Amino acid sequence: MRPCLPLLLHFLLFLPPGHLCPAVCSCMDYHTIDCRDKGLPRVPSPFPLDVRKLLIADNRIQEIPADFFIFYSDLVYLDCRNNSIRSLEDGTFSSSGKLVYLDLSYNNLTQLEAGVFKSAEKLIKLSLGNNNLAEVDEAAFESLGQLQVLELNDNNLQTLNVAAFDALPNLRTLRLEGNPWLCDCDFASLFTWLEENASKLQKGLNEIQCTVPVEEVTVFLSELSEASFRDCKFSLSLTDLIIIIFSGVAVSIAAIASSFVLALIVNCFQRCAPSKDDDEDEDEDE
Ligand SMILES: *[C@@H]1O[C@H](CO)[C@@H](O)[C@H](O)[C@H]1NC(C)=O
Ligand SMILES: *[C@@H]1O[C@H](CO)[C@@H](O)[C@H](O)[C@H]1NC(C)=O
Ligand SMILES: CC(=O)N[C@H]1CO[C@H](CO)[C@@H](O)[C@@H]1O
Repeated sequence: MRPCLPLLLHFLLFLPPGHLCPAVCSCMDYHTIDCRDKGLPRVPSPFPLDVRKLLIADNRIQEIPADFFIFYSDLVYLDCRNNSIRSLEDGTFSSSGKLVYLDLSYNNLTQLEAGVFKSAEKLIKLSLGNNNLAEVDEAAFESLGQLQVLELNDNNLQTLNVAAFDALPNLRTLRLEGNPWLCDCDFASLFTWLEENASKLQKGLNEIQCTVPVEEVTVFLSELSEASFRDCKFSLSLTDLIIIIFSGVAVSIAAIASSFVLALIVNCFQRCAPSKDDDEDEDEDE
């Protein structure tokens, strides 16, 4: 039995390339694995732990396991395009520090939570086009300081907090077309940002359309101007109104209370603190 151990060790240490290649995939070399269009219902495994480029597009995969990047933390390129991924588990990308390219387009994502890509600090291209995204948290792109290309086209977005782009100082290309944008007052700050950063859009403001709420007409952003949102500066939200009314009431109560106190003090001076005049008056009265 003894001679077996070195042999086993030798076998484990010098695995032939592709030894851990999942049966349905083709492993061109140690670092590139291609499992595209194989009808896979989940991410196949195991892969060689040092896989760099993983192609799992055109399958029926419903999730990226939450611990996926803990095993495959050397991944640089991950193509999950055209699957059935509905959500991204919190912390999935927590050890994805080498990831540069991530394609999640043509999936079924509906929302992006705060910090969902946190730790993917090297990401340069993030494709989220052709999902069902209706909600993107303003901190969704937190820590993506290197990101140059962001695709959010062909989703279900009516609104987006422009603060979400604050985390992206290196952004060069942004795709927002193909969403049912609503050009109400919430849209005003996004519109201003897009006007100033129109060079980041492939076809400028011509490619994005939005619906004017009351009139129910759809227009191209290029047909709008700052003046289109002029009324928004004067319209107040319900919260604003409540704050104003409440502070008005508070001021009145404070005014009434302070005049009451003042009246009491004055009264006190006149009555409680007997002055000589008062005594004299009283004496005279008696
Ligand atoms: C998605 O993948 C399927 C095969 O799984 C393919 O038939 C279809 O054309 C692909 N769709 C897109 C948009 O790439
Ligand atoms: C994913 O979304 C597509 C359309 O966007 C839909 O046809 C399909 O049924 C959805 N699949 C799942 C698994 O939700
Ligand atoms: C990423 C980027 O360059 N954004 C610019 C868009 O326009 C605003 C002005 O509203 C700049 O502050 C941003 O730097």
